[in-house]
Amino acid sequence: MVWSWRRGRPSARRLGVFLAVVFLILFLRYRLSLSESMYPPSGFDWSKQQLRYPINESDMSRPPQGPLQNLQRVQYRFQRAAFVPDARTKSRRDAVRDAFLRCWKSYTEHALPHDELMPVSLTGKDTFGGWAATMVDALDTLLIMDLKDEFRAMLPLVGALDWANTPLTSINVFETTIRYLGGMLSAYDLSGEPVILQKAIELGDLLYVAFDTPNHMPPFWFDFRDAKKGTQQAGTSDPSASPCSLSLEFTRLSQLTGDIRYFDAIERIKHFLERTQDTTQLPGLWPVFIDFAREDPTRSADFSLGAQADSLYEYLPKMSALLGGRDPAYEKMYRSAMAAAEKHILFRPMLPGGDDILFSGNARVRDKEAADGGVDTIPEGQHLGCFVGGMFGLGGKLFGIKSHVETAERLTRGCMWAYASFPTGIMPEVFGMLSCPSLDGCAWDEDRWDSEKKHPKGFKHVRDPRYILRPEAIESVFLLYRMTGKAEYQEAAWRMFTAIQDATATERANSAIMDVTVESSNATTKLDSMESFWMAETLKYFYLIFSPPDLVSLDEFVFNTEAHPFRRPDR
Ligand code: DMJ
Repeated sequence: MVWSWRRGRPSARRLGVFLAVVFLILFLRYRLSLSESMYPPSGFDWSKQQLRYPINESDMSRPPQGPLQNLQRVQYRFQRAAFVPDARTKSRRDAVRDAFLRCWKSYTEHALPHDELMPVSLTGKDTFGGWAATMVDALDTLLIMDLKDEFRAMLPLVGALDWANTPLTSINVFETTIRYLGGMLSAYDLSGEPVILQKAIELGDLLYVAFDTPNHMPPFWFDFRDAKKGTQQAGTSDPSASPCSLSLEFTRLSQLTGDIRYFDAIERIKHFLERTQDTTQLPGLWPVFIDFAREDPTRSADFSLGAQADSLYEYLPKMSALLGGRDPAYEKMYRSAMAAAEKHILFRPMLPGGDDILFSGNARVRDKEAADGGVDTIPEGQHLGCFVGGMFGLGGKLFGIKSHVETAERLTRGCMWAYASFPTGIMPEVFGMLSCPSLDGCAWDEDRWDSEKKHPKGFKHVRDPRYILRPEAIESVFLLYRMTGKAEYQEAAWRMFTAIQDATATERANSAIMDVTVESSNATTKLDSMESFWMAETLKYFYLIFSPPDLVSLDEFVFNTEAHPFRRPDR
């Protein structure tokens, strides 16, 4: 009889699994040590830093173990044909890849090792510590676009990164985490290149020291001198997204290294969120700015899912995905946050055609005792707020909430509509709208619209008319395409891509523009700025929407807020 592995005796099988795991760990350690001997470590080893407020290992939380819990399928069950894109879809994908390559070439020729390319003057500038932010942020895009040679050419530069070498005296904890750490963890997940993990660990050790404050809440700025002296404090009015969306990156780092310190650090922030969610002026939501030093979110009356607060909410369903549903706290927080958001933050614009679309606005608590409830919804949209559609979609899919997927579609169509409303085909950074009293809609009232201002019907103002190459609209369009399989999202993506190319392309790259409300794409003024998220996020989502749906499947990966896919636990 042929002895089969599957039919082997349980004890032999267990021994086999044990040996395979031991072998894998030894092999990974060996590869990591090889890489350490090839590439020098950073000039300062933060893992050796004496902490002022150390935590005993026995008091630390570990990532939850055990069987995966019941999260539902995220991606639509695509027909076979979708996996073999037709000529038109392929040519669209090639056009996106060409746009990426053009920018990549200019960045590597004119700006590397600086953080960003200035796309008009063709020089480099440092905005995030001078560790080649655009390069690190785009490593996984290179892999996804199958640009293997370009990716391999970057490995020595990744190996030479020295986190101790920066002209800055302090760095932004949030941006450093989502762009650099997130970028490297994802590139490691996709490539298995040990040098990338080595550098991610060095950076993770630096960022871990940010939590060395009296209450273990990190400050907004990581000041090197304060950190070394042990005098850091959490902020008294910091953007809520900053400490509250480090969780995916720190969790993934713990999962990849087995070092529980990183997870423990963000688990403390989760406990803060759980403890305070119903204590704020708008229970269910946390204000945009929070006193983290006193752990007091009750003082501010301003709420939003947009700028400064965004990824706090985005990471609730995403953490559930990354933990394989093994921590129910994230789903619980997501459900009550979204219930409050549906009531107070989302709004439906008043439009002549009565389009069934939604936007994410802001809310201000005026007077809780007032007869009308005392909460004002402020119908102001932001490009940054366009991620909300994708978030409702992901939560709706993972947790089986059908109405959230419907809301996700209405929100995403809102951003698509706003793109199409302006002559350049692009949505502005911040704009005000005329809104309906409820999400069910209302009749158009011409008298409420100020025709003098010459804004498209439905708009009240365009407070910030820039487009700075942001990703949030295409992010939701891509996610909804993968969740529903509807071709209309690919069509909208193509219109958005061509509009962005027409209005932002410079001779050698792409640039942020001053005003999307000008009469045509040719009339736009370039701002000589190309943030790293253009190649890390915007172009990646455009590429993926025209790619076969198994390329970075949403059932295998979860994206961090900078569009870096992290591998989800596998059954
Ligand atoms: C990115 O750095 C991230 O998506 C962040 O969460 C929000 N802002 C930018 C892109 O607009």
